[in-house]
Amino acid sequence: MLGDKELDFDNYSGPPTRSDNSSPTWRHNGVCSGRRVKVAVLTVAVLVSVALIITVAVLFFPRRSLRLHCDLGWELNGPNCYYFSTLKLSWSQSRWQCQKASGDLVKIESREEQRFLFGKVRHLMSEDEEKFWIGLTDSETEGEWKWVDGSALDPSLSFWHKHGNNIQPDDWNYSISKLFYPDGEDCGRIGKKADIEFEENCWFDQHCGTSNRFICEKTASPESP
Ligand SMILES: [Ca+2]
Ligand SMILES: [Ca+2]
Repeated sequence: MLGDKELDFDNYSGPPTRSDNSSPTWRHNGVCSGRRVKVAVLTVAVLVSVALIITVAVLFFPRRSLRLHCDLGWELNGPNCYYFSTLKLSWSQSRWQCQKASGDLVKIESREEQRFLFGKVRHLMSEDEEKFWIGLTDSETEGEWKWVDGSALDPSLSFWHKHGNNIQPDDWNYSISKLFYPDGEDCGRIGKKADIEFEENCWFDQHCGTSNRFICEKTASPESP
């Protein structure tokens, strides 16, 4: 005896089949699963389409290049602007002039930048001593060269002049006019030697108080549309 649920073996026609639509439980689950699959397929299709559109746009549509510009009197190279002074000042005064123009004395960070600057200054110089201050100094600790932003000079990216017995930096404590500078030479400048026209290694240390031309650098501004 199984009470109300007593099995009726005489009328049993076997378990329900997939075609037996009389089973409400099976139909309910089947409809839900089908919808979920459709939603998932649709979502994947939308995502793939969006990814394809973005890929095509990036690959085939020309990107608007960001145009940069420099103030009057400054020259653009890469992302930076450079100013080559005609005025001659001490290293500190030169730096102050650069800072007043929202820049600083130049920091040389690549061989390409060194080539650009050397290419410029060798044409701007009219005499051997008309070199330009750069943003390099060892005034804090002798021999420890630092850029104006406080970073240490990378020896693999230094371009000190080395020719015969003239090996820079030499911290020489006499100037060309035979004046004695007890502190030696603690500021860097760039320029060519008159007799060595194409020497890319063209940095020299010099007494910071002497008057030299200078190179300022600042980040270029995006051109207004
Ligand atoms: Ca020095
Ligand atoms: Ca020197």
